Amino acid sequence: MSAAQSNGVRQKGAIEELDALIVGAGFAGLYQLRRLREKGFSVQLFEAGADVGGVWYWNCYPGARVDTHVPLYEYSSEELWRDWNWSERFPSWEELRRYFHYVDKKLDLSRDIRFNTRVSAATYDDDRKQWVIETQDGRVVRARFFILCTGFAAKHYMPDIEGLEQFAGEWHHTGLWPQEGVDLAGKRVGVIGTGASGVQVVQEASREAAHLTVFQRTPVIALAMQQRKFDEESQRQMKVGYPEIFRKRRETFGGFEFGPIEKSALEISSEERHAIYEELWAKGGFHFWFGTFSDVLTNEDANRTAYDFWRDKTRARINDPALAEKLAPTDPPHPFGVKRASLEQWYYDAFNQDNVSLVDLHETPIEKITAKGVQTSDEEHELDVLVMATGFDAVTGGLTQIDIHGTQGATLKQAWANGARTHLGLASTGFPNMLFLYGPQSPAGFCNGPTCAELQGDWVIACLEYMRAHGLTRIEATASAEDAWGKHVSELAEMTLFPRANSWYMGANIPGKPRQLLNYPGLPSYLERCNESATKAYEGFVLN
Ligand code: N01
Repeated sequence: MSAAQSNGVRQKGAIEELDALIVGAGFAGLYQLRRLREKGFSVQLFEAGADVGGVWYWNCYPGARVDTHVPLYEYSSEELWRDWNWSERFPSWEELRRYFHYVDKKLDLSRDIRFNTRVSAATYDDDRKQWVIETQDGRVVRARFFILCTGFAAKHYMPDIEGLEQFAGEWHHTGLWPQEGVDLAGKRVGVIGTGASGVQVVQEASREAAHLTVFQRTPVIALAMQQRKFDEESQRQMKVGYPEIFRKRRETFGGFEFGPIEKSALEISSEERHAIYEELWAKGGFHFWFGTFSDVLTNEDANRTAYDFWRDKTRARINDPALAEKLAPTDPPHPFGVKRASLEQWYYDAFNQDNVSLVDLHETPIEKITAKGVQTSDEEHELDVLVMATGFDAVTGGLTQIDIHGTQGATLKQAWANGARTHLGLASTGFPNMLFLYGPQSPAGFCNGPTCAELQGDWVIACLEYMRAHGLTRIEATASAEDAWGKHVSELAEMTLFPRANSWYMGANIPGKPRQLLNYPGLPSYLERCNESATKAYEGFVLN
């Protein structure tokens, strides 16, 4: 593309033509929009929601807040953090939305975003080396590059439970929560699911509902959040350290400013180990997960020491021993930390309240939903509001729900029917000029979102600039690179305990979804491989 061509939106007939069409106005999409615009590409962003924020637009259920501490969960550019102050260490969805509005205004992003515009289909036109992209409301655009920033949680998961349509009360999935909110005060509330969303909604509902019934299948291993309030002065002092924190986040496993302790949990005395676990616990957040001994996520015996510490801490807060056994069992339901850790503040304490009860679905499974509530094998639980905190068809679902037709006859959904196949977690054979951020086989769910949005994002921008500078108009991952990448990710998975749980990390939360580790474990080695490909003229891709 020439400089003249790449400056501004072009019209050809009635169809708009762009250098790049971005899907999704979360961290990754907004970063792409900003940077590509700065580089002189003609670019637009389509967003299904009515506002910026990505997951923070859709997941506005009571108690939703980020579980990554300030300042990691924001853009690293000083222009954006200098005048922005957070009020809490783990901000709420409301504050995150205010942050997104701040960024939007500061960078004037919305002028190139079409809201309420869901991309429904895309077909590659190999003659013109363009994607023809269609939206649900009938728009069509052509774009050289199709950049999918749909995040890991764009497709919510509703289990197939009989009778939901008969329920006379209100029901909502946490990932599609009504923007106007739902009043839980004085109501009989049921929550199905005890992942991160379930934990957060349970905490809030326990304080408002007349009665709260929590339907638990697998007990969550929730860690202490250690929330704190900030004032302007504490934020001012913290900002002195921001540049160093943002530098470090590119160097650690999960894109945080800390990594694991480089020793085994088993090489020290139990007293020393306990003291270290106490320290990590007091720091709160993900320190007990990603800042722990280096073998906790790879060695079963080391892992068990972490589980036992967590179990004892947790049980000490639950008054009824039978309930304590259900919420924090003597033996782990799966290794610690191989399902994504959740953070809690008063989740376990809530179960000591008279208005909160737990239903163990292993003992009494759900049979159906009735007009009055949830019928388990022993009882009909009457409810006014039912919350489905049942998670997402994570990582791949947001991509495969778009009807994407590449060059080999198959849709993306068909091409990935036996498991996602990618090179560097960024592109897939048969789908030229389509790049996805936070996608399968990239660090995605293991990595702090904004870290990944910037680092993967920079790779994509550099690649498009390289192509423009060399007069290239088509990039496609090779099948052999894709095979090698899939093998590499599988080998890494086998070195960890992640395959040992039925988690969304493994695609195992969705019936029939192929089992594979969907996230690349280890940001630094991932970046090394991406950079290696770039420095070798994009090895693993064919460019022409
Ligand atoms: O979803 P999940 P989530 N009958 O898949 C249960 C991020 N997030 O929305 O474990 C009964 O973790 C299921 O049970 P089981 C974060 O990355 C972040 O909570 O499969 N129960 C599980 O308990 C997180 O990991 C924040 O046995 C059923 C629950 O539903 C990711 O989003 C906040 C069921 C689903 O848990 C997803 O979290 C929220 C059935 N048929 C989310 N089917 C932050 O704080 C499923 N379940 C930033």
